[in-house]
Amino acid sequence: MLVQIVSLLAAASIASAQSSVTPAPAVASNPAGASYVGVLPEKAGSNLRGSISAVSAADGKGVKFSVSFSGLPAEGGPFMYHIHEKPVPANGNCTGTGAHLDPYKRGEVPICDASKPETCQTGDLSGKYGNITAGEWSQEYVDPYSATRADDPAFFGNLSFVVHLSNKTRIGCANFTVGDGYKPAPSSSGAPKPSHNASTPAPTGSAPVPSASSSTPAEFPGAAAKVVAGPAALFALVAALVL
Ligand SMILES: *[C@@H]1O[C@H](CO)[C@@H](O)[C@H](O)[C@H]1NC(C)=O
Ligand SMILES: *[C@@H]1O[C@H](CO)[C@@H](O)[C@H](O)[C@H]1NC(C)=O
Ligand SMILES: *[C@@H]1O[C@H](CO)[C@@H](O)[C@H](O)[C@H]1NC(C)=O
Ligand SMILES: *[C@@H]1O[C@H](CO)[C@@H](O)[C@H](O)[C@H]1NC(C)=O
Ligand SMILES: *[C@@H]1O[C@H](CO)[C@@H](O)[C@H](O)[C@H]1NC(C)=O
Ligand SMILES: *[C@@H]1O[C@H](CO)[C@@H](O)[C@H](O)[C@H]1NC(C)=O
Ligand SMILES: [Cu+2]
Repeated sequence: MLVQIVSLLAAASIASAQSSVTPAPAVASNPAGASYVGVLPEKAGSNLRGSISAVSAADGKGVKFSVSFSGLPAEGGPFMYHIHEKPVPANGNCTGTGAHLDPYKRGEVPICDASKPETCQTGDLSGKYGNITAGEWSQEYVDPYSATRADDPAFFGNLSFVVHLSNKTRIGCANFTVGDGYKPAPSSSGAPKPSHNASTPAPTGSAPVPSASSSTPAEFPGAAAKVVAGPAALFALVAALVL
């Protein structure tokens, strides 16, 4: 009996953990011309400079990123950079940006396999497109999984990016802000917005639950939460006890 309960629970939680791993969907219909830019602030004692510009891909499918960094330290590379799930606090503390943007709850496992970018955390740009491996670095690519549409779970226009040493130390971070000449549609809720009321309904369906890992400095705080037993396990437990 006990063995049965245990194996039922194990099977149920494995099934539940697997079903929680959703590949990132490609984002279509990003608004034409929607653009967001983040520029690293100059910090005393650091030569690090750089920016990420992001604009809807020409066909609305994904987002074209133009990444440019200079003045990276001589030691501590290769350097990683990611879109993080929260903006930079007003005091510039990069730890306050929380974890990576991860709307489909990849967590740490599996680690980003660049040959299967849909399985990576959406915000893990260097995991998908390569680390910064030189002191001067620029790169352009289209990420199909990022959104400039404010109603998409992969929207990053009100978030931030962070540059890391290979040991994850955060050496720079910047907010994304609305790019020059772009005016977001007034229907977006919660996004960087022109004044409007909040009557827009929340996105439906698989809208992600915001991660509650806010104050954790760890790089992948979502990982530990992955193996939580789901409703199936609870059901199995109840069924086993009743039988
Ligand atoms: C990370 O690496 C840098 C430079 O190599 C070093 O100064 C720093 O102490 C390291 N931090 C951690 C948490 O290991
Ligand atoms: C980043 O954006 C947030 C939200 O708009 C704002 O509160 C914060 O002050 C900004 N951070 C910096 C460093 O400008
Ligand atoms: C930066 O923010 C983190 C949590 O968000 C906090 O633990 C840390 O003390 C802050 N560091 C500074 C220098 O304010
Ligand atoms: C980037 O560097 C990190 C830290 O050294 C490493 O774990 C990761 O595999 C590298 N990623 C790529 C895509 O090379
Ligand atoms: C960013 O905007 C989206 C879409 O409007 C909203 O759901 C989300 O809560 C906002 N995030 C932050 C950190 O303001
Ligand atoms: C919100 O805005 C819409 C259109 O701009 C308007 O029709 C509606 O009355 C407003 N609602 C509130 C509560 O202000
Ligand atoms: Cu990061």
